[in-house]
Amino acid sequence: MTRYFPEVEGKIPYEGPASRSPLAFRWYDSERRIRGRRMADHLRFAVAYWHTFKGGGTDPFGPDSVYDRPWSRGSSELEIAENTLDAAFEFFEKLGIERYCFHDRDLAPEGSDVAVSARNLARLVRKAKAKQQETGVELLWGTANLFSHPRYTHGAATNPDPKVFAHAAAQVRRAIDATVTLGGSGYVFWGGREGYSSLINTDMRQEREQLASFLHLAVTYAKKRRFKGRFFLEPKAKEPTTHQYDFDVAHCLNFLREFDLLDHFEINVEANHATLATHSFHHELQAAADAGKLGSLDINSGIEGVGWDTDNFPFDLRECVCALLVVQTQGGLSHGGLNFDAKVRRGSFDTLDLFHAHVGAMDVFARALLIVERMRSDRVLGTAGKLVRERYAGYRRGIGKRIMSRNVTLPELEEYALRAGEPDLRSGRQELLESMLNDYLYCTTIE
Ligand code: XUL
Ligand code: CO
Repeated sequence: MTRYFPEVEGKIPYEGPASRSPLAFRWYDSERRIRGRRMADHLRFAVAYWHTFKGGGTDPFGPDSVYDRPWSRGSSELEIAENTLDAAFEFFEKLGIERYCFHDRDLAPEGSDVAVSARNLARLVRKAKAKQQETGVELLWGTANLFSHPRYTHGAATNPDPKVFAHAAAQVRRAIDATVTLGGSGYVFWGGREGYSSLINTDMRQEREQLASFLHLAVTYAKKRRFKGRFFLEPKAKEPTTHQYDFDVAHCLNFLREFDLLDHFEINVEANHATLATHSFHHELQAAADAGKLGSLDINSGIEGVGWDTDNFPFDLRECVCALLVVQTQGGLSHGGLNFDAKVRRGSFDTLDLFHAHVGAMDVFARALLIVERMRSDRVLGTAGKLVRERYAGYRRGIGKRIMSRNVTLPELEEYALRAGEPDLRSGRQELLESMLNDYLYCTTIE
């Protein structure tokens, strides 16, 4: 089992909050039961294949890889792909993580034509299936990379050239096949270059309709393949295009509704993409959950004010608590999970850094889960909390109830306002609630 990560001897153990070992979990205890479910089943963590095994620490000023990964050496692209898969499963087992996510081109190289590409993918999928059976690791979701190849420069489904559309369709077909074969519980569409660089040369209305046709074709094909999972649409406001059509959760919901796709999709909300849309992660998650469409999460973190996707690992306890507050209040994630769409920094080039990043980030989410569960049982915060429920209590009786059931007219409300007189102003108690949240983060004993 030790080939690529000799610095980690066996599986990372759970040692509890007092541990000072850098290669042990303090909070993530996969088997711990919380309301009858394993902690691992609440969190459903997944490793992002692209960042963790394919990332090179590159940036626009340093396009050459600075990571010298032993699995990236080999005599052919296919041999490298097979080595990478071996490294990935060694990593999953040592980390004790139960799921992963990939793009087709992360797993297998692009071939000289569509048929060779499909054969390459099928070969790696066979190997991945054997590895999954051997280790019990599962596929959370699959997707297709419709943005790296030069043919996708002007978009994939939204490209002005239908030949490009056809190439993208071929890729999605095979990526859905791969996801079905590997038992993935989700399939993600992130609109890589589906957007515009300038409206001067773009027919936005045409492009959005093309995108809708593309998604309908995928839904039809997945039904035929008896895909039992869920389709997730992943919003992103900008980058690489100036304006991405899947701008934020509200845009995505409107798009799905407009083109009659809403029944077939849920949303995959990414933290750093929320930042790019100038929303908080909390806002985007709540917007999806309120529509009954929160399917999965890409957990990472951005740097406020920077303006592009930095995909840092998440380490901020408050952010994690707010995120899980939404997830746990909606009853968890049935088909989605928490995918680490995050990369170690350019300067963190040791393979050991991959462990530190995942261990630390799994721990902060595990700790957040325990805090959220405590807040839920104390009924203090969020929409299920006492203070929030009391704020809206007026809508559960009398005139408020009639407003909510639309069983009232404007003249009746005018008459009511006249009779009731000026309403009493009531404090929203925001500062009190902020402090209560801090108590849970820093003072309440969570073990
Ligand atoms: C890019 C991004 C993607 C998707 C999958 O910003 O988030 O990696 O998650 O295509
Ligand atoms: Co993502």
